Amino acid sequence: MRRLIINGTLVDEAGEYREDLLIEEGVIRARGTSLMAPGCEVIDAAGCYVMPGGIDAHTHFNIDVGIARSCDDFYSGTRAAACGGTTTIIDHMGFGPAGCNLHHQLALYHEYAGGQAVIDYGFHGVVQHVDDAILHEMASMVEAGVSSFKLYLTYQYKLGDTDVLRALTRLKEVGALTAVHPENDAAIAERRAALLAAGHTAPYYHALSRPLECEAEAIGRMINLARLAGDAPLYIVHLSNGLGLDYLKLARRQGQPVWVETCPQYLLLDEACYFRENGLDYLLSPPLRPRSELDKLWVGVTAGDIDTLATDHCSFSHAQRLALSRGDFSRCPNGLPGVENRLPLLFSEGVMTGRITPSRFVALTSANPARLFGLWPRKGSLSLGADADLVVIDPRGEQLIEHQHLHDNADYSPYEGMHCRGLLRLTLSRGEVVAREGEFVGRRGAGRFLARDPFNAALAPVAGSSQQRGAR
Ligand code: DUC
Ligand code: ZN
Ligand code: ZN
Ligand code: ZN
Repeated sequence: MRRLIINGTLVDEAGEYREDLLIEEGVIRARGTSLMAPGCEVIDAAGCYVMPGGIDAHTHFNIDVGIARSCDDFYSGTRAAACGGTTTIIDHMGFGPAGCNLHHQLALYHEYAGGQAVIDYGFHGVVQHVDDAILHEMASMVEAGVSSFKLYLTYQYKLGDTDVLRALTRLKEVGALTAVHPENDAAIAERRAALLAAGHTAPYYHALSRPLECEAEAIGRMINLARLAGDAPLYIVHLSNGLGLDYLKLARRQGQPVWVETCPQYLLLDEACYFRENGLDYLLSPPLRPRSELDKLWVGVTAGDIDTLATDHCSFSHAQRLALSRGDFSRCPNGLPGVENRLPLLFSEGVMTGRITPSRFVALTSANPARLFGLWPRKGSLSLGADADLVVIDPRGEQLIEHQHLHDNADYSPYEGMHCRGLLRLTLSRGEVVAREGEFVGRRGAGRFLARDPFNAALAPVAGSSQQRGAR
């Protein structure tokens, strides 16, 4: 099937182009004018932007967190992603049974996603303990297309400094990028115990139990451990505060290879949400912050100090939260849904407000994750031969976020009632239309596993540049 997209404005990380785009056999075959060929299906994108489909490099579908399993699996999660303009997700695998190896989790996740995902997908490994066998296995995981791994500094399988150093050193050696969930577990445990002992169990105390210093301290520690590991490349997930960003900027000024992700919830929601009637629905870690932190993150987004926008989609329904927490924040599973809202929210609050250009939008939502996670230029670009993963956005349209119109399995949206300027008209995955005007028209199981390339620093985004690559 050949498809020709006409009359639109193509946008990639480097600029905007008044060109048509020809799709053949799922890839971008040509760009320019006068591309009409016999048997071509024409898509008229007049007045719209035609961009690389979104890459959400941080989801947790079907994750078992011990006390609960998230309510979205790889079908409902990727269906929602597709309807929100995302054409690739990279899922952070959950913890397996104590002592299990890396390939155990990979095999399990292939079972979860195979035949279910509606868009292409990859996996980040998770390091839940460190020993010689695990360090040895890392090389064959990279060969199997898993070229990034997450370490946790909090939660049940948190790693201590020795294990972090060993993991960072080995992951660099085998060509993998180390991602980290940075929070100081000891400080959190101490504060949480004191709050609970004083009878403070309401949702807001979740935020008080893990203030931004817990996160910033762990970011600083990870930066220094990565330097000690021979400048191991480091990716900070879900940044929620300005102090952590300052530490990152300092490290970069010293030439360290570090990158950082934030999420829509940290740009748009603040800790006041914990005082709402449904405050439980906003429990996640790191928690929502004071409003002043949101402004600092927006500065980072605009200035180019923040590299990627992901969702950390980890959905537990209101019903699950209520049943498990029984009035105590510390018993509530953590995480927010949002995989369908990432592009509409950033387009509205970033592009339509003039905070970022359409090209910077592409960099944050698609090109930079592709560059960091071994998918460039097949994903995240509009180059010839790239997968025809595309999103068509109409800046003249509007969208009201209401959970009843979303496609995940949660029973609420943290963004309920928000107006987004800009309307997603179409999402294409390898040339096939998978969502049209917010409705899913794709197919269960159409998504393919992406064996990602090893980490390549030469392809990584140029940090701190609000302009395009090479501008610094
Ligand atoms: N934080 C969450 O809130 N949920 C999933 C995992 C995480 O780090
Ligand atoms: Zn995390
Ligand atoms: Zn996460
Ligand atoms: Zn729903």
